[in-house]
Amino acid sequence: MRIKRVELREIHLSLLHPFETSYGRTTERHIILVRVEDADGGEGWGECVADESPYYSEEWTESAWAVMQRFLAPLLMAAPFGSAAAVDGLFAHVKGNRMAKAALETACWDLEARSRNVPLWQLLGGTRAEIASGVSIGLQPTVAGLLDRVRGELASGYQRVKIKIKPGHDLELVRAVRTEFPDVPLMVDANSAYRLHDAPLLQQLDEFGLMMIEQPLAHDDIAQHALLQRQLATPICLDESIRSSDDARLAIDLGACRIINIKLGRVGGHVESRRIEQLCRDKGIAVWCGGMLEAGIGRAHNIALSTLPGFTLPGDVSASARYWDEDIIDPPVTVTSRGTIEPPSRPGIGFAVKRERIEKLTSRREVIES
Ligand code: OSB
Ligand code: MG
Repeated sequence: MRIKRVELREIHLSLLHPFETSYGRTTERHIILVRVEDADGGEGWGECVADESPYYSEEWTESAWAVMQRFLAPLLMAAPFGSAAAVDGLFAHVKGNRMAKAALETACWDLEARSRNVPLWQLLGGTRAEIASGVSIGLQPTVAGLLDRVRGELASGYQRVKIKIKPGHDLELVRAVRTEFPDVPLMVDANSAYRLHDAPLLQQLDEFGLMMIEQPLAHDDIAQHALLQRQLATPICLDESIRSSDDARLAIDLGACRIINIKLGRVGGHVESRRIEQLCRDKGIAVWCGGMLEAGIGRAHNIALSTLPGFTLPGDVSASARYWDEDIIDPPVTVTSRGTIEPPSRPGIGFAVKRERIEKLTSRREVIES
């Protein structure tokens, strides 16, 4: 594989519903799209999941743009390499910046799958004919509003519901949802909003039969999650804290979690995601695919990843129509009435990239050539 050209663009896309977590509220996404081109004119697309601010992790739109433009794109074009599986290695001496790395790495995977004329999910080793889909519902202005949202998503067929919580907005929300929906597969995500001394409060969640509590403690802490997990019946699922397969191994060995959420951007791409999936399969730990309010290209990569055998739990990969009035891919991602997504049969990510729509949404563009 020889990459001759890397095109970065930033697009602005308004969410249909503002998305609120314990750390903030998003109404419009600023997304970096990556297009890589090889010597034969073949192309591949990736999407950077970095947020508009460094609140979920250190990375954000500007830092990702700068590191891709200045360091990663030149590394990608410096010399030919064997396959997309090697990109991870090319970037190894650049510390961190995994969302930026993943955007380029996943684009190379799309390019490779297109040039081999196979769907990306098959090239990755996926085995599922359909993936199980859940939803992540942000903090809502009122409890009644939250219940309306849960009702609507369940009516659409989604297989599990995740609600966001934060201190002062936790037990009450879970109790309200559980009262109306006693049997629904339900989980909560705190996005690092609690401290170990909140353990007595978090223990009160045990009575609600939650599938898991996601990332209750600090984003960069594994040890304290191990101390907390010993005090909870509810499984802890780590999101922010797992940035690599080494992190996953440590977390599992310490008993810091019983479930792991894999996000392509957070761990640096398809290769590292597969390593975590394999490790978890070996250790009997269930994984699922997280979401970062992706537009269609990122969503398509999430679908491909979710077809790997270890992804046994419903993920946060849901229909395009939950986020956008019009997606940047065609067709948009849809969910069956059984709450599943069928991976596409066309080559690469398997969805057509809507070039004209992207052009209209673009606020800046830069081409880096070898
Ligand atoms: O913690 O999983 C998270 C969105 C942005 C940043 C972090 C998270 C989320 C979600 C939404 O929960 C998942 C989605 O619908 O894409
Ligand atoms: Mg999360």
